[in-house]
Amino acid sequence: MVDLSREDNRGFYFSEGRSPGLLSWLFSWIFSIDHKRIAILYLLSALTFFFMGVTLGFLIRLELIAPGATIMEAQTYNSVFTLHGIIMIFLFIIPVTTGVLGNFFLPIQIGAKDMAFPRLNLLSWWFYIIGAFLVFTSLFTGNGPPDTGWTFYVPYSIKTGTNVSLAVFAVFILGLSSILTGINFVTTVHILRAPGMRWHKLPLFVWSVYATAWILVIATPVVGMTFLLILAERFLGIGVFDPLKGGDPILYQHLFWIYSHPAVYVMILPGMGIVAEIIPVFCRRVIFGYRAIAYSSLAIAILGSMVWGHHMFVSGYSSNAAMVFSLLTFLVAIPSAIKVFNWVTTMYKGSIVLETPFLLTLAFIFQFSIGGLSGLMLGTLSLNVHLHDTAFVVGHFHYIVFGGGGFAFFAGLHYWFPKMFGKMYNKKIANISAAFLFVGFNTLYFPMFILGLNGMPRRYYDYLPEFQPWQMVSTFGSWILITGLIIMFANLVYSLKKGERAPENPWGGATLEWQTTSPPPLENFHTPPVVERGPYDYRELL
Ligand code: HEM
Ligand SMILES: [Cu+2]
Repeated sequence: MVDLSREDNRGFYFSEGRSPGLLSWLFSWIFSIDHKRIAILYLLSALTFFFMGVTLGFLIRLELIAPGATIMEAQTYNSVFTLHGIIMIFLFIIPVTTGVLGNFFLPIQIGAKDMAFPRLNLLSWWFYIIGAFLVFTSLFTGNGPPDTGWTFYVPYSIKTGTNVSLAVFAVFILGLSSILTGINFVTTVHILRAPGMRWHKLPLFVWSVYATAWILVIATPVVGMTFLLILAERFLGIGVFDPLKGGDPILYQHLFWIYSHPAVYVMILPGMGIVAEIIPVFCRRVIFGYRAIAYSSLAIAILGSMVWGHHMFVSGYSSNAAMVFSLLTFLVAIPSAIKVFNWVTTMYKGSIVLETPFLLTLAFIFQFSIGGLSGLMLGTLSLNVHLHDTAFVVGHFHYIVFGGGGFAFFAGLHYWFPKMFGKMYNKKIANISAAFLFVGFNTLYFPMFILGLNGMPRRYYDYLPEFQPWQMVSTFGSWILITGLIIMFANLVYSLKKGERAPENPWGGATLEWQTTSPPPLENFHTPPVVERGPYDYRELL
């Protein structure tokens, strides 16, 4: 049973006193419709997949340490980077932030007892797990793991004998999970806000998850249909994409990127919301430009859905179309820059407290800015012809999705960890791990910009000797980064058991989650909150 006493709610994780038996304890988790428990399920599963993906990334980097074959054959390499991409994109970065931090904190931040559709929420997690299970099944069945890259480009994906059908079906199921999650978040924000929680009092994390949820609802069905068409093509031989049958491979690219570019914002927008929570708290200042940040999330979601064509500049469509897509791509930089400027302005003259969440936020801003600026380079038509499908692109998207989305998630995890688990981690070790992550990340990925500018193609197993120095630096960086990851998660796991008891409001935050126990009780609040202050109004707290 959940302990509702004000002081302590550790019974949220392990029922104390009685021992209900392992099986019923397990069932009380995997069939729970409490949004906080579902968030913890997402956390466990997404981190498991993340570490699998990291292992594959480590292997790719090891292979690329020197030209020629080093640790695997070319065909294995193709499957390894395909799987790395599928896992990192569909099983980790897309679901992780909304699934874990969105699920846990969005209802609490708006003063709700749960999500609008708690059972649908559980179903989303189950679809996610079934999809993941099918991804892994595709490795060991059929003619071996898919080797198409995570984009499943035709015509290769309809011709290759590897197990593409199952993998594509798996991602289809993962898409269902995304759609249900999106519907749930949108509805929750609309109908479950506490009395007094007007739209302009919503914490910025809620705004960003709200914008993300719309993308999930609107864009995911497109990729779902596209993957069904691939299956139809593979099993029934109809000619939607196959040029031999009158189909059009370029059509596939349009359909794929109409989803997958907006999906990039699913990976980064919630992260932007997290840092907008962290910065005011650790600078002790009201966030600068609240409305500009809130509306820029919506602007990014809308504009970001219109730029898919920048993945196809060299596919041979008309140069007028290319110019429009290039222009729109530049326009996305405006709301993104609005956010960055407002974050930095909030820091200006703030009384900055250098805790781990804030350090990771600084790393986020630095890396996201490099990712964004390199994105503008890629959006420039003339440069794109040179940089397309080179290591530069790999550098760019890792800076955005990992250096941005991933680091923001780590920042959010450290920010909200005391609230989620009622435990404090060792701050010193957490800072050390943040330093390793920052140095490792930049050593790993910055060389990819240089390699790409010099002509190193992406997804290649072998390369000319002239590329080796930077490839070695990059591989060395991956070791530093992975060391940082191990230290970071070891610290968090250790503190689950041995950490000090966390206070209700360790950082002095003003949003609603800091006004309840750590971890919060069933239905989140002992007395239903009525909102009178803004989310960054510290007047009474300081
Ligand atoms: C320790 C962490 C990581 C390492 C060492 C790593 C390394 C690599 C390398 C070397 C490549 C292949 C580049 C190429 O030849 O084209 C790659 C591809 C890729 N990575 Fe990572 N990566 C890591 C983390 C991540 C994360 C966190 C994400 C997403 C959130 C991600 C997403 C991708 C994607 C989508 C691809 C493209 C795969 C493809 O071309 O099909 N990676 N990564
Ligand atoms: Cu894009």
